[in-house]
Amino acid sequence: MQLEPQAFDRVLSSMCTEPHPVAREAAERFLATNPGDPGTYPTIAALEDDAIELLGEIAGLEDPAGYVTSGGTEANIQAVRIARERAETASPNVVMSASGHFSFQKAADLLGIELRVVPTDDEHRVDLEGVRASVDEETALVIGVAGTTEYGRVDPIPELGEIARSVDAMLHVDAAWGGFVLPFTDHEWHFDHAPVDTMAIDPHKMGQAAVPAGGLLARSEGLLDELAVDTPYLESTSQATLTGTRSGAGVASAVAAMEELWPAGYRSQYVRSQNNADWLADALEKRGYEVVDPELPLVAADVPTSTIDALRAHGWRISRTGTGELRIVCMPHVTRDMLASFVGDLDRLEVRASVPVAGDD
Ligand code: 0PR
Repeated sequence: MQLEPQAFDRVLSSMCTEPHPVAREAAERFLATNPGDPGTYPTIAALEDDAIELLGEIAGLEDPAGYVTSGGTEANIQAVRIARERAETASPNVVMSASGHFSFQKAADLLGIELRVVPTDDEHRVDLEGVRASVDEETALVIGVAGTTEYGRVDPIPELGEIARSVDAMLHVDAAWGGFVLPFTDHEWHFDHAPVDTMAIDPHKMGQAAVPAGGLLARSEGLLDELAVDTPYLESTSQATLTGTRSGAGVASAVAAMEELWPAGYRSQYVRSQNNADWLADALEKRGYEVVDPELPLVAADVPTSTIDALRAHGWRISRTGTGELRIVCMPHVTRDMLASFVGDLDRLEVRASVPVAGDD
């Protein structure tokens, strides 16, 4: 029996989405290519240059360096690795906010680097005083998140840049999820807004490309060179990626999606997603829930665990923040009808939870 993947019609928890049709088609076409071996697969290698050029345009960077990663995790690990290579101390540390993604924990473990985690403020952004107090001359990297996983918040990137520079540390921005919506907001988050050295920005999230298509951008080729190892038996001479063989599907898909959607398509998608998030936040507030204002298209609300469990049992794919709030990501596949149907189920299940059922004690 041939199994089918899940439908997207009840998926409210994912940061991935249905690839755009042109992205899906390009992924299929380039499925059997490996940009890890550019001497053998030159077409996909050239497409990867296009991908980085387009990502640079989105992230305010002329002459960008970088490559298409397996996802935000790889981009974040590699950014920490660059900073470790650049550090002039034997025991470097990295400073980030408690809202940083757990991939940095993996990076710290792998690279043997100390991760200093600074609490967030009442608005779920990094506390700048905490960052100032945590950095020292052994700080190799300060990390800012532009679109946090749990609340869609944007850390004050220019201020983090100043702090990083004050101790000669590098600045990495994790815009893995936010990078394709932030260009249409007033936030200061990219290479042209602050002294950003490296960035994670993932086409396979809001960029509507097929998985796997993450992005690592670096301000200069020299930073990427910190990652390069010699590749004696390949026609190319060195490799900066963490993985060896890589899927050309992600690369081709990312280029197809960006050529199709940047900027007008992404702009209208952002507007649609943000309107949906605002609508949902309003609907939840009217029902008496405490809602975290959706600064980007991501809604968190203090819906009780029993209700979240009932909705999940009802087929809704929803998730929780670290502190247990309901978390809904308004990705491109999330429509107003879906959200209305979700709120309808929430009403029914809440009523059922509060009205004693005959026969129950
Ligand atoms: N940085 C940020 C800000 C992220 O939100 C994520 C993923 C990453 C980095 C890591 O990216 P990759 O997962 O591409 O390596 N945030 C979600 C998470 O880990 C990813 C996700 C995606 C979750 C799809 C669920 C899902 O269905 O929670």
